[in-house]
Amino acid sequence: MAAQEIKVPDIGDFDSVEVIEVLVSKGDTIEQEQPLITLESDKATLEVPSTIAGKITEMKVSEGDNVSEGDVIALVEAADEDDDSDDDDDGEADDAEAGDDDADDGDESEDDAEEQNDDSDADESADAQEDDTDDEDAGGETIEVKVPDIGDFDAVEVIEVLVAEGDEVEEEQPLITLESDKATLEVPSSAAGKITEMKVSEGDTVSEGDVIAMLEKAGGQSSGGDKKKSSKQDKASSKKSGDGDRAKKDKKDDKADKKKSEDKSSKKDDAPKKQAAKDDSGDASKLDNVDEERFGKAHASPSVRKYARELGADLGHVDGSGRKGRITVEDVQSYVKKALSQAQSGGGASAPAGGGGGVPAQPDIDFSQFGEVETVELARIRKMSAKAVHKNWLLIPHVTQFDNADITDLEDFRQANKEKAKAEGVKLTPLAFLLKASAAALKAFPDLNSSLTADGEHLVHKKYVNIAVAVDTPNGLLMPVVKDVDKKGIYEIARDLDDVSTRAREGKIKGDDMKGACFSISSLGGVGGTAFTPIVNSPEVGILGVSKHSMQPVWNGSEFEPRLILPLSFSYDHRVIDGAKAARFTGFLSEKLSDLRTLLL
Ligand code: CAO
Repeated sequence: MAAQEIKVPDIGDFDSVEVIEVLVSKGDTIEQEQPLITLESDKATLEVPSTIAGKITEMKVSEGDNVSEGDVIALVEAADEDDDSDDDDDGEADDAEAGDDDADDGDESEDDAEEQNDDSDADESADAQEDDTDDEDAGGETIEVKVPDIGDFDAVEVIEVLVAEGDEVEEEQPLITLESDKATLEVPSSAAGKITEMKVSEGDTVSEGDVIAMLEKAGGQSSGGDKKKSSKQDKASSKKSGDGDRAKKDKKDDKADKKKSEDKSSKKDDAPKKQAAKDDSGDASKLDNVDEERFGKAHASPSVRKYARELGADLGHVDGSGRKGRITVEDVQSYVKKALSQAQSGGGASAPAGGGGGVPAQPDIDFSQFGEVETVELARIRKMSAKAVHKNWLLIPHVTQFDNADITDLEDFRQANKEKAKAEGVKLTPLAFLLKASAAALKAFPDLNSSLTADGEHLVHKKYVNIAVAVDTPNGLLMPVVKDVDKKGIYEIARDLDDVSTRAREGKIKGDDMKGACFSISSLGGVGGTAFTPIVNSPEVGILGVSKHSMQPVWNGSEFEPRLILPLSFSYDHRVIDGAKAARFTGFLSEKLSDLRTLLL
């Protein structure tokens, strides 16, 4: 069937209203009443929902566009033609198809609305409200804030009251949210000041001209008799003033987003408008753990959406307690509270704030109360590795097996060949031998050269042996990978090791050099210490920690003999490896390191 046009309904005395948010895109399957776009004028923020369920075949508007009544928002292929014709709301679906007389076939209230909303009424109403503002620009006076001309809506339900008596409000701060079959609409305050009385409550129905609240105007309003003409400019300058309240912040964010969109589309003149909209929706996806598609489908007013975005709450997960399951501010708050308390009790893994992974957030302590402090920002690499080790520490049940390797003969061999190697440009350190011995051990214990699948039910055995090496750099720890260690000789391994560790220290390492490891080695031998417990790098299952070798007396059956002993600390994922296998693995490694000849076998 032919796609139906979804149009901007009669939105009262709003003309050329800006699209501030496009909530769906081409190909999306949408439900009836699912919001498609958010419009914003001086008078209200308004969401326009789809009149039918179906699939979007084309979006006709982008963020930053201006639209008026009757403009086509999108083309939608109805989900089921028969359903539409049987549906109570078929008048609306037909309206969308006919495209020009939304109210004609609607229900009674829509007919009433149409009767009331001829142009002259609209103008009068608009003037009435502006007049209220204009007449009483001087501070301290009390004005009535009224429902503006809201098009062919009459007796519209107040679904949310966003302020209370005594609240200080900014100009344009939303006061109430109205919802009809055609749109969800926020009515903002026409001036800054203090609410002295609320005239409406949730569940009330209101029409154009009804008084929402009494407001005692704040002093020092900027506009004079020209206010009507300059209201947009006033709005723009008030945005620049830097006031920190939520409403203003939202406006600034919108403006910044819009500017970004404009910049993008001006840079790519030939790019279709749609691309700009898509890029901007990508902007919104900066939020942690938010599924934009679900977020877009959630039944919530614009202010609730913005509030949820500020808190990083995914509206797709929030249960709505309002009419028809609409999500309220309180619903968002209780969702966030619940997630936080789960995180603190270790029960939740999806906290939108806090430490994540069920970890309580670190308390924000003012250490200067105890003495002088200096705060420095962590280097970028340290920030990244901090996240990685934290995740791995939480994800993997670690056990560390300690062992020793007698490397007396190995070290004799290394010292004997060090200068020769150097002449060939090779720095022969103990680590090259450790890499070679580890590759042999990984071949002998394939479960160590594996990764657990995401469902935790299979092991992926790798037929290649790539080993990552921890490199201490001025900016933090990096883990470049020495590839195919099992296929290389000691010199080649030593060369590769020198190459990646030098590049890592010099900040020249590339992303690809740090991918594809099967196992890791962290050597602190050149630094010191006797043992430590390295953290496994998921999805690897083991990491070998190496500490400083030392000469120790070893009983050879008849006497104590001085031997060079290398401490090994092998951490492993206990989901994959049990203790006995870990002990056999380090025993095997120790044997290879103690007698280099066995590496040849
Ligand atoms: N015991 C005693 N001495 C050791 C040793 C050990 N286990 N391992 C190396 N050494 C010696 C070397 O033999 C070398 O001395 P010589 O020049 O006399 O031969 C000296 O220490 C320095 O070696 P190196 O550090 O230049 O080379 P390497 O191959 O041993 O190590 C690298 C390379 C990149 C691993 C190392 O420089 C490094 O960055 N180590 C730190 C790793 C780290 O921070 N791990 C912790 C991670 S968890 O936070």
